Amino acid sequence: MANDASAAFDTLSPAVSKGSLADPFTPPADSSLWRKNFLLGAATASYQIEGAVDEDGRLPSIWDTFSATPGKVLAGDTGAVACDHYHRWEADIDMLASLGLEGYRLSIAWPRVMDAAGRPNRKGLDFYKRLLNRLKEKGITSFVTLYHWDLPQHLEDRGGWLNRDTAYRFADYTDLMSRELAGTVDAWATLNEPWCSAYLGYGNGHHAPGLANDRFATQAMHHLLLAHGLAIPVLRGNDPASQKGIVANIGRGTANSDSAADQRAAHLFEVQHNAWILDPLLKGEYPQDLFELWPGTEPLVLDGDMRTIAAPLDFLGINYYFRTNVASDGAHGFRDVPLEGVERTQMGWEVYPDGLRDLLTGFKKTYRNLPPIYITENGMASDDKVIDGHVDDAQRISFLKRHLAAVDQAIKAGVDVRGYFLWSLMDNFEWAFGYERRFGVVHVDYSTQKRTVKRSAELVAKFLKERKARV
Ligand code: IFM
Repeated sequence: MANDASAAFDTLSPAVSKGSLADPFTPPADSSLWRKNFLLGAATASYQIEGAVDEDGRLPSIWDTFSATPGKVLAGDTGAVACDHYHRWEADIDMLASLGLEGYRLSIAWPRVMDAAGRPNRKGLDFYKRLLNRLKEKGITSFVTLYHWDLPQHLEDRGGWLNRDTAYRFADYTDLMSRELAGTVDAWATLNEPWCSAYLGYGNGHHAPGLANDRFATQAMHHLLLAHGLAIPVLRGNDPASQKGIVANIGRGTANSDSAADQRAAHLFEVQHNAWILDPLLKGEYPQDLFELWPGTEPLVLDGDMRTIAAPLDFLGINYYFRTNVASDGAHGFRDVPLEGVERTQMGWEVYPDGLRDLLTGFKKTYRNLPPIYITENGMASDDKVIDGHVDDAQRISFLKRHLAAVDQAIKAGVDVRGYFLWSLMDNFEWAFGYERRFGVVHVDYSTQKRTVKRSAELVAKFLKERKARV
């Protein structure tokens, strides 16, 4: 397989190392980012990059089913080939290393490593073993997410996350993975963004499996969080030296006016996006305001569940992208009031770095036991084009600089943030938006699979090189 990625980097790196590129990225001298122990890496997820959905015994996932359903994904795109990372992983890891990135956050495809009877699939397991060993050889810190949305379809056929049994199947899967991979993983995250799995998957149907009912969303969330809580002691038993945590996406909601109703609406927005997940994890209870927003949707909770869910964490992964401006909907809830004249990304999401700082400092006040934090995703989509072999993603460079400055402000305000992962290492399958939205710091030409390092990645590499050289 041609190593296009490294070749692209080799072509561009002299300009970077000679300092002949203007540098709108490098953080100011007093930024916490200059600390060598502040981990700077990049993230991906299995279904978004791997492809090879029918290979080596991989079973179908809910995303194979969903994306094959007409009308569910833009342009009918699917993850069948994606970035072909299953075959190109070595070149992709070389590319990651050549950029000087110190951490890599990846996820494991549950349907690739376990059959329907719960037995290991050796070929699938070997793929991740090879990959993790290579990261170790290269000195790259690995953050492994066990569940980034690709639920085996056979479990969905039995109710998916609406079925409590799925939480126990997740604990079995966690047991297998942590016995097989112990010693090769630096940090385990049980789930990626349970809000998306529960709300987009079962509450409004925008994601797989495509169900739409608020009551389903709260019950699916409970089972997801239970799965997480059951998995944490399993990880502790099988792989004691690693860090254990979970990754949550968080949303900033601001009020459209000073009126009490709009202020309350903004509060409810953040309850629905943040407290719904963080309160059970960090306080062992659901926020009662959630059920003001969605009356009558209390999930079935069995004795001991909340204690299980609130198992102590070594770290909390935070994914942040944008804010939402809201007003009261005149009843129990909120409605979006998009602001005019603000900067937006290709997703239409507002660029609002202060939201990240404000949420982090707010969590520190709300949760007395807030664990150390890693920003496990942050980044933006833009309609990037390769011109004369280069991708000038100026908006992304500015976006990253401003969000990293917000992280620095949070650290200076006393929040223990230990690292930051760019979303994403490379352009990939952006779920219901298919391949049109490009989040990578590396461009992927899907017709040739050629990787081209974007200017943002060059500048991150330049910074990391300078930081490394510092005494
Ligand atoms: O691509 C996704 C990722 O899988 C989860 N967090 C948000 C990203 C951008 O939408």
